[in-house]
Amino acid sequence: MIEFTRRAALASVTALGIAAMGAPVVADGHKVTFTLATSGSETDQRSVAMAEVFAPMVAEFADYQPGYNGTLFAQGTELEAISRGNLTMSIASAQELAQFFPEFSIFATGYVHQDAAHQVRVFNDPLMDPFKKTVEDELGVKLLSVMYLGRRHVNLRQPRSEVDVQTPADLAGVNIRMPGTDAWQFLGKALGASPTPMAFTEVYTALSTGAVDGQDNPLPTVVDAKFYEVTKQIALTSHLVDLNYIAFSKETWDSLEPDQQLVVQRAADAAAAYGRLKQLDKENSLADFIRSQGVEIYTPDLEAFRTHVQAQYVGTEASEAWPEGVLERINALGN
Ligand code: KDO
Repeated sequence: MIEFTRRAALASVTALGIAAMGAPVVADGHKVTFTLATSGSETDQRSVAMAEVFAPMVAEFADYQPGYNGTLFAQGTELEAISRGNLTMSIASAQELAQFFPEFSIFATGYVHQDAAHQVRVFNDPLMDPFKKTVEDELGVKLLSVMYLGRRHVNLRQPRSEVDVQTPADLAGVNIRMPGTDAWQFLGKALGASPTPMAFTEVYTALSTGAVDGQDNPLPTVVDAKFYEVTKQIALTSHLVDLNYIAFSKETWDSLEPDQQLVVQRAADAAAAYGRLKQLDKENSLADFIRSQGVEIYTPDLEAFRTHVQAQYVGTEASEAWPEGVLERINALGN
């Protein structure tokens, strides 16, 4: 007899739940379920913004059900899940989109976005229309709004006395965990390091055991994931002003009434704006706390990093998929 373990039971419940998620809004007055999958934690500002701002705004007709820490879908598989009708929403990266549509690598390139406001201007500019249309037409995913994750920095296990990161040359041979897609790995190499692909949920353990020498993420993530417990230094490289898109199932969108679509769009914009302010605030205030935990924080030679990283993209194979003129238009929206 096959033993019916708790694990198997949970798996079958999850499978049933997932099968129901893609179903369109029911017309009999019942609420539709908006399931969101993220590898972020419940206390990540983007998760908080979705739970505290998005969910109440859509509550009249939708029941918001988030799954944190990659529990519903593994990092990087969420877009496909939406596309297949198994998930309603995710907090998607440009790097994940670049797996389907290589032109998205332009938004995953080091030192392209200048700050949070620049990201918003780029996302709302007509230059984004063909990108959004492709994702909608070919993947069945609507990109509703842009969320701010923050400035990514190099965060190492070793103290500065062992690896003093001033220029990309100082990262030679340093094994840095980067998320597991080509665009992320390319960025790790462009920084001068030896990148290792790994899901976000594995990073704390990998740092604590020494399976990797370091990782890159913004300061709020270093605190939220407690990476300061298992690392010794942060070089403020600011190599990527990182963003995520609020990705939404087109199938579910099309099943909503026009006034409900308006509410969903407004709720996504409001959550993104709220999360952005919170994240910026954290980014500006967390360095002292991280230092108090014994992690050294310093600014390397930013010009050396910017020049080196940009040279890896512009005029190379890495930028072949970028539509003509888009980089110039992004730059023109900068400060
Ligand atoms: C990460 O894996 O390092 C990353 O920061 C990449 C982001 O795109 C985003 O997915 C994030 O993880 C997760 O939401 C966890 O914070």
